[in-house]
Formats: sequence, C-alpha cells, structure tokens
Amino acid sequence: MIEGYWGCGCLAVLECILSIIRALQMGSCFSAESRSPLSGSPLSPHPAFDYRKKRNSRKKPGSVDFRKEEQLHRIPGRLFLNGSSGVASLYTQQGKKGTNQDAMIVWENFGSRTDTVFCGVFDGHGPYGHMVAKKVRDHLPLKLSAHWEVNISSEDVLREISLNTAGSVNSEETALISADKDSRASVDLDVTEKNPDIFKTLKESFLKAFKVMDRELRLHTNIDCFCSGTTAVTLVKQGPYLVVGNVGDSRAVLATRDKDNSLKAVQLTVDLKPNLPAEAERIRNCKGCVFALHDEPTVARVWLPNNDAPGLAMARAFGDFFLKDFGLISVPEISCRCLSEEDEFIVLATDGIWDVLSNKEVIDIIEYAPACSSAARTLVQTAVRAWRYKYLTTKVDDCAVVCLFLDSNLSNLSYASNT
Ligand SMILES: *[C@@H]1O[C@H](CO)[C@@H](O)[C@H](O)[C@H]1NC(C)=O
Ligand SMILES: *[C@@H]1O[C@H](CO)[C@@H](O)[C@H](O)[C@H]1NC(C)=O
Ligand SMILES: *[C@@H]1O[C@H](CO)[C@@H](O)[C@H](O)[C@H]1NC(C)=O
Ligand SMILES: CC(=O)N[C@H]1CO[C@H](CO)[C@@H](O)[C@@H]1O
Repeated sequence: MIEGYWGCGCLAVLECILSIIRALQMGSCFSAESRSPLSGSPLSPHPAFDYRKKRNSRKKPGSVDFRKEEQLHRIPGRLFLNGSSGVASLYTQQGKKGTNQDAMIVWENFGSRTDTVFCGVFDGHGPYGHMVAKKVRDHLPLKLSAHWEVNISSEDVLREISLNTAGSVNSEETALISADKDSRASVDLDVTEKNPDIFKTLKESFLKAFKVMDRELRLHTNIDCFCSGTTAVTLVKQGPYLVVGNVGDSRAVLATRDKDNSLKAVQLTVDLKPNLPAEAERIRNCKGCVFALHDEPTVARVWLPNNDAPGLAMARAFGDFFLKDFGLISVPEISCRCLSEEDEFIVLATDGIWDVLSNKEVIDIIEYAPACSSAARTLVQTAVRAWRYKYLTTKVDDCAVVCLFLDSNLSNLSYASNT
C-alpha cells in the first residue's frame, strides 16, 4: 500500500534531481553515456553522488556478468524461484503496480557447510528497484560467505557448538544489536561478552557484507541506484545459531511453541522506518528531513534538506544514493539467537504481507497450510485476498515470502498433514 517513494515515475525522479541541485547548488553535466533517466540533463552530481566516475573502468555490461549469473543459478541447493526444498518454501507474486520488485532466496549448504542455510527477501523501490533487489539477492550472500569462510574453520564452529549447547546461551538472551548510528560499526561489549564468538564473527560478516554490497552498488554497477534501492531481510542459520540482518521495512518472524503447545509469534526484526526516534534523530543530524504528508499522515518519509523531493518511506536501504549523505544508511540491524526445540519455523516477508496480516495471523496461516512445501504460496494467496477485502481501492502490493522450517523432517511436522 505504501509506495517506497512518494509519487512515482519520471516526474518524481526529475523532481528529485531538481531538489539535489537546489540542495547542493551546483551546475555542469552528468556524463552523457549514463543509462540513467537523468542522462543529458544539464546537471552535475555532488562528488558523493558521482557513482558514475568509475564507469569507464567498468567491464562492458553483458557476457562475463551474464555467465557468472548463469553459474550462480545452477548451484544446487540455491533457490530463488517459486518452490520448495527439504527445509524451505518460497513464493513471490507480482502485485497490481507493474513489475514485481520483490526478490527472494534460500541457499542450503551455504558457504559449503551442510549445517548452514542463508535466506533473504528483498523489496525494491524506485524506477530500477526490481534490478537492485535481484542484484542484492545474488551478490550479498556471496560477500557474506566469502568473509567468514576465510575466517572460521569448521573446528572453531564445532568447538563453539559443543561449548554452547550446554545451556550457556538460550533464547532468553536474544541480543538485538543495533548497528552504530554513523555506520561506523561499534561492538557492544556487553552483548559480545554474553554471546559466543560465532555470533561476533557472523555479526561482523553481516556488517562488512552490507557495507561492501552498498559500495558496489554505488561504484561498480550498471544499474542506476541513485533514486532506486531495496530493503533486505536476511538470515544465516548455522546449526542452532541464528543471525538476522535487516535494512528497511521487510520483516522476519519466528514461530515458537508456547508452554501450552500453541504457536507464538516472535518478531525478529524492527521495521526500520523514519518514524523510529533513533532513526529520525540520525537523519536529522545529517540534515535530512523527516515528515509525513497531509494525504498520508501515518507515513513518515525521508526528504532532502529544505525541499519536497520524493520522500523515501524507510530509514535504511541499499542504494538510494541521493539520500545517503542525509542520514539514510545501509548498515543492518542485527539480532542473534540460539534456536531451541520449541522453535518451529521462521517467516521472512516483504511489507505486501505485513500490511494486511498480523504476525500471529501469518504463523497461523503457515501452521494450517495444506502442505509445508506450498506454505509460502498459501500465505501469499491469503494476503492477496486480504488486500482485496481490506483495501478495495488500493492496488495489491508485490509479495515475497520465504518460510524456513527448523525441524527439517517436514513429514514429521504435525501440521503438515493436519488439513
Ligand atoms: C511465482 O508464481 C506467480 C504466480 O503464478 C508468478 O506470478 C510469479 O512470477 C512466479 N515467480 C517466480 C519468481 O517464479
Ligand atoms: C522423518 O519422519 C518420518 C516419519 O515421521 C520418519 O519415518 C523418518 O525416519 C524421519 N527422518 C529423519 C531423518 O528423522
Ligand atoms: C518423528 O515422528 C515419529 C513418528 O511419527 C516420532 O517417533 C519421532 O519422535 C518424530 N521425530 C521428531 C524429531 O519429532
Ligand atoms: C576475508 C576477510 O575479510 N578476512 C578477515 C578475517 O578476519 C580478520 C580479522 O580477524 C580480518 O582482518 C580479515 O579481513
């Protein structure tokens, strides 16, 4: 229901450019070879915005990248289309707004570890949002695994697991680690002392991978990420250890068994919108503006200083470089958790789901889905019906869902054969 940017299409982008000029008071020329919708405009980017300056050193778009992508898509255990595997179900459906800007991934045996899985959903926004979402889907996990494959040996991991399954860490000690406001990663001593080294290493890997990913979008891509970007809610589950990294307003929810054996929803992420006090403060400290418009009073947006450029409805995102000097960051908020026997499944989904269904409704739908393998599809279809029912006049949003089952023996789950 809520557009990533206020207004859409060319006018919004033009307005955005004019605003940047007003904000920076510059003059001269964008590179004429640019593929962006701004090409030929008599404008000069602020050095911070000039992600095109390495354009000449870039390899030609096409063959090499395309082959790499083909190889990536053939890796066994890596799913990015509608479907399911032994541990997960995933599904995405285009809304009624044009191109599907959502993307998703499940990658089993992640980083060549049989005990590890990576999952993510990405919700693009802006004119090239669909391309940014796919790019992050494909490149972010590679950066993440590259970082820790070098740094953790399997012996370390095994030692950690044997040390810590003895009960020193449990789900009560869930640590929500807020990344530093200025995108300088600070390590919360209290949290890291409580948690095993593996959390520290994974957390650092997330922070680094997100940083490198955003830098790559700025410098080395032929996708225009100036007024386009994406959310990312991602997780790595390694044995019983779960680390969730999030930018933007997609969400992760855990379904866990209560004492009375009913399923309870535990939200693992915070929707990183500009109305959160800490986010708004960071943005204002960077001279960005945060306010809602009259016609959508509940939707706080980030705006450039002193003007009405298209406002972005989230406080953190990949891309959107026109706002990156004004408080928008791509530093993930990271939470760590040690999974227990009571934990049944995790749902990652874009706001197309959460706008119309509560956390509890979502886990109930998965619990009573006819089959685990199609649980994600059942959820998306229910959300689409809810859209039609609740918002007759607005257009159904794109939806993407990844459902990760924590008891991988799917046939054993009581609810699998219930209905
Ligand atoms: C998933 O299925 C839906 C409905 O058939 C279709 O619109 C969508 O494009 C599919 N998406 C992928 C990524 O396979
Ligand atoms: C999974 O569950 C089925 C039926 O409940 C059982 O026969 C099978 O042995 C289980 N497999 C594993 C790996 O636990
Ligand atoms: C799987 O199901 C079988 C019988 O249906 C049961 O004996 C076994 O304990 C179950 N395993 C788990 C891990 O729940
Ligand atoms: C590849 C990689 O990023 N390796 C890192 C491993 O950890 C050390 C510090 O512990 C880093 O300096 C390396 O960059």
